[in-house]
Amino acid sequence: MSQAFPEHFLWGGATAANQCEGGYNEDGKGLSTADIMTAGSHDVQREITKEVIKGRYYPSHLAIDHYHRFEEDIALFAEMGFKCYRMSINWTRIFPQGDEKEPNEAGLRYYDKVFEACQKHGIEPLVTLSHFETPLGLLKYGSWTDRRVVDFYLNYSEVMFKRYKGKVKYWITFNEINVMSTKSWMAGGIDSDDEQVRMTAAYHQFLASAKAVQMAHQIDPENKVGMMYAGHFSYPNSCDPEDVQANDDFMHKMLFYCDVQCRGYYPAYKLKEFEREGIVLPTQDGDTEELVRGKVDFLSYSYYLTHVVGKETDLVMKGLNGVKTGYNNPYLPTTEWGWTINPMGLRYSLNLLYDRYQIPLMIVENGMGAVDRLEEDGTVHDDYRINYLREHIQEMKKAINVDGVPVLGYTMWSPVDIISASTGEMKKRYGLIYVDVDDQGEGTYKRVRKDSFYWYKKVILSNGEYL
Ligand code: BGP
Repeated sequence: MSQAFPEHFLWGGATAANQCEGGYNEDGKGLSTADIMTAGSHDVQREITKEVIKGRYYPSHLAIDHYHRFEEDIALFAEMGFKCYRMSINWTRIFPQGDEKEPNEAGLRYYDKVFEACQKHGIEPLVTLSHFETPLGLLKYGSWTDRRVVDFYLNYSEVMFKRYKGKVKYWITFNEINVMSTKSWMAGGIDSDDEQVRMTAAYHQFLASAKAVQMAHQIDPENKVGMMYAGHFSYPNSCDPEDVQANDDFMHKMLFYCDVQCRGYYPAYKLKEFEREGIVLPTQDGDTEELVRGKVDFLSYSYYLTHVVGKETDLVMKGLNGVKTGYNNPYLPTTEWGWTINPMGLRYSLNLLYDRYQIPLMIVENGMGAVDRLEEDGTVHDDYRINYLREHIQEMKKAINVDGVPVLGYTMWSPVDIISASTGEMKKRYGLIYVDVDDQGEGTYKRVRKDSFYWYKKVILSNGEYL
């Protein structure tokens, strides 16, 4: 039995516009939900500000200046042998307020150049249409609580599918769509814990995704469109049936987002919950058929950690950066931010999702945030990151070769040091490439290849034989 990865396995890495580009207001770009959050810190969640905080460093102002350095960065990705580069188009570069009829040509031209750079290096772009970058201008409608935002999103999607036809054929509609249930501001500019509000917003995102899938197929039959799930997988705190039920309830709170987009309808357990809670979905004629017709072509997800959930754990996902969620897992080490390191959980998650949906899967985020050290001689010895990635790739290999799970590719998080979404730090470094910039945006912005850069290059070159 071959122990290799499939021949055209999409090895690569992932970024998000708001966490790497900077240029938060350049060339006509409007403000997005990611642009008005506070900087956060090691154990302080980024929060929502009601205005842009001038002069105070926070991610979207500076990030790592990918907006001006994307050619250098993509050339470095190519040096590692990338087959695929997952990135997001910042909606507010294309439609600054979100509701314009005509797109911002300067924003289109920027991404023209990004995809030209990818094409030059033979790298397949995988494009997330909305990665926590909802235009602030849509807040006047109530953001995703208002059905008109579905049409604004579809107008944006149509421009993207047509402009980049032939350059991009792998798309993701929303990043971590289930984050609507944990951090609704990031997921869609919803500043409310009210479940009716959140489920209304989620409904409109499901509808928008389903319509975008169909539109993408009509514009280019080559297009493959996926959903993206924040991989919240958890184990029961004990074999006590109450702990097992509590864990099952948590998993269903998250997996229902995949149920709707992979099966094309709301699961019975969710509709029963809505009945009990008095939640009413804003359904209109034809929506049910749209959800069925707009099922996704693949399920992509992020995998970083696993949780433990039990009857006493009110796992409300207060935030993952160092804030413990649920019980500790005494069998697992953690990162400096308290995230469990559980490679075997990756194999478990691949099997769980494939068993449930029977469609191709893709890991589009997997990585380890750590405080890296730039040595005097310009090297960065991140063997902890190599070990983390190696062990996760080994488990992915088992899922493919032992369990028969079809995995399209693996875009690790992140090829280059990038702003942390939850804490806004640069200190929480994920990259295979070090960027000389600190939490205040000070530094030379020089790129430095870490030990993991050279290691991952060998992994890709050997198609996963070398680990
Ligand atoms: C995921 C996001 C990514 C990235 C990642 C790492 O939820 O999709 O954008 O941020 O988390 O988490 P963090 O950046 O908070 O360390």
